[in-house]
Amino acid sequence: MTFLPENNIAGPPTPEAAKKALLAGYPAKVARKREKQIILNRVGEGDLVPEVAANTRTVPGIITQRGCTYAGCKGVVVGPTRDILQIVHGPIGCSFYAWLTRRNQTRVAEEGLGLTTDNFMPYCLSTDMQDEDIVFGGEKKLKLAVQEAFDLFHPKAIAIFSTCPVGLIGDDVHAVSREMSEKLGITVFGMSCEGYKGVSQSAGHHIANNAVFTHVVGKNLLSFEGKWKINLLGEYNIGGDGFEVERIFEEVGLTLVTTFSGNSTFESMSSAAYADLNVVQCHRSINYMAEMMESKFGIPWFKVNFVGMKATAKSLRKIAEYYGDSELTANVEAFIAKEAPEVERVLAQIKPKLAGKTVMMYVGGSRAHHYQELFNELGMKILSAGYEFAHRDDYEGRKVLDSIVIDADSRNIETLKVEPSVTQHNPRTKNEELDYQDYGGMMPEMDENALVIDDISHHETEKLIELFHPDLLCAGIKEKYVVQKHGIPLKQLHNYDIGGPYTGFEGAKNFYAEIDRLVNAKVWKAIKAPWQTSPQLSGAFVAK
Ligand code: CFM
Repeated sequence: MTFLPENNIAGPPTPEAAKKALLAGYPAKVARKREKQIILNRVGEGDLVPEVAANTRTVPGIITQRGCTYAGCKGVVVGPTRDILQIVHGPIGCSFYAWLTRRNQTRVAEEGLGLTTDNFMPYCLSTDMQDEDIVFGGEKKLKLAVQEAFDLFHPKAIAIFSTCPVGLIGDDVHAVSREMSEKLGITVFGMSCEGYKGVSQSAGHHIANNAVFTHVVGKNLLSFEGKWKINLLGEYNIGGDGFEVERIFEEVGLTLVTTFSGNSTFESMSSAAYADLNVVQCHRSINYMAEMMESKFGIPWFKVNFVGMKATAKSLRKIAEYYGDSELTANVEAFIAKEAPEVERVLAQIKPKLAGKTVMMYVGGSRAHHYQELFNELGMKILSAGYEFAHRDDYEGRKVLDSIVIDADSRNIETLKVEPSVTQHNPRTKNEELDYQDYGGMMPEMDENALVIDDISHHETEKLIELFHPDLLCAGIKEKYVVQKHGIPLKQLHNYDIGGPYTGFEGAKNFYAEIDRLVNAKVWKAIKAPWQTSPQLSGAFVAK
């Protein structure tokens, strides 16, 4: 346990010294592994940055912030689709864990638009496996569950998610899916996304991408008319983020075919091939889908970022350039001219209160990068940032893809071989002046010597607080209360606490105000450990 002075009187350590201090508590073998995951950022020529060991197993015993493969598959990628009825094959705890905790929002379409009004997201369906199912097999129970769910809800599609015991006992969710699909005459598909399947939730993203691509995309259940048809990939509508992007798309006249997968439906996703462009918000969770759709349908893709005022404007302009239509360009420019001044006005009020403050961010596989935009706008200094489960390309850029070593864990996750579709492949005319698939990653945009930390441990988080005493930490619920007990505000960048949206122009204003509220609240100075105010308790505290 650390016992902090109010300010770090000695001043913050050098990044080299900080790295040494983070590693000091580990056994030699663990320190050697962590050493490759804690990097001092250096940006060389061609945006070359040092290599980060990423997407590797967490050392057992270390308290990681990662989630499991099932979480990445059900909770992250497929979960936000409102009318694919989702059944978890496993013990009830796995279902409960994934039940509405991520704040991914949806809208129920109005009747009369030809869209479904079904919304199964508030439900929690599980086979509730018991000991005897583990011993004698759970396939029978799963079939009954699918039938029961169908009788109750009459969905157009059902997805089945495997949890750890399913893989261990060998239940064949794919055979059950095929059988029930034939029997019920609807789409039923299973996913072998057992929690242990990969080193983190990242494996689950890939499994979900493969399944949705195979069983949903290309069925073309809806037809889409309209100008500038586009898909938004890797936007999960946490705290209404997707709603804000939808609003902007509508204002500038883009026709959104589907989002993968915030506020989406089975039918909208099935019709994704109608779009002429895929834009990718979260590269980590959905780059597979973008690649596969390009191969099969000829739809180009590029990375965008709708977090941050400048990033939003830049992304909109790039989209307009792609379509090369002066009407769209004029719409985009008019929209920016209409909304940006108000964002600037709010920023000008708040920035003086936050400029120069320090922040650290350890989030998932994309937000630790995206949110740097907003902090840069506020003039805050990012001392350190890292992902929990991203791969080297999210840190160093896609240019390193070919040099990533495929280990046994990544080989465990199938990469689909995708050929151009005989009937649906239609290579779109590209504006060749744009960069496609050029994602440059997080590190080239960070300060020299900033500490980049992959799969941060609980121990390291506490050590960093002791060394740097930052003004703000951004992470998730697992860290939140521990960090706040140190007298440092923590903003959850996964579910946004109770806030959001933080995308687009509306979101930027929300975020500036929220960070001001958190960082400048006086309450943090009032937090004292019990033994600081009651010295008699210190007898029970043994400092190492
Ligand atoms: Fe993509 Fe996400 Fe993220 Fe992610 Fe996630 Fe998330 Fe995240 Mo939590 S899909 S990688 S697996 S942006 S749930 S909406 S916030 S860890 S940084």
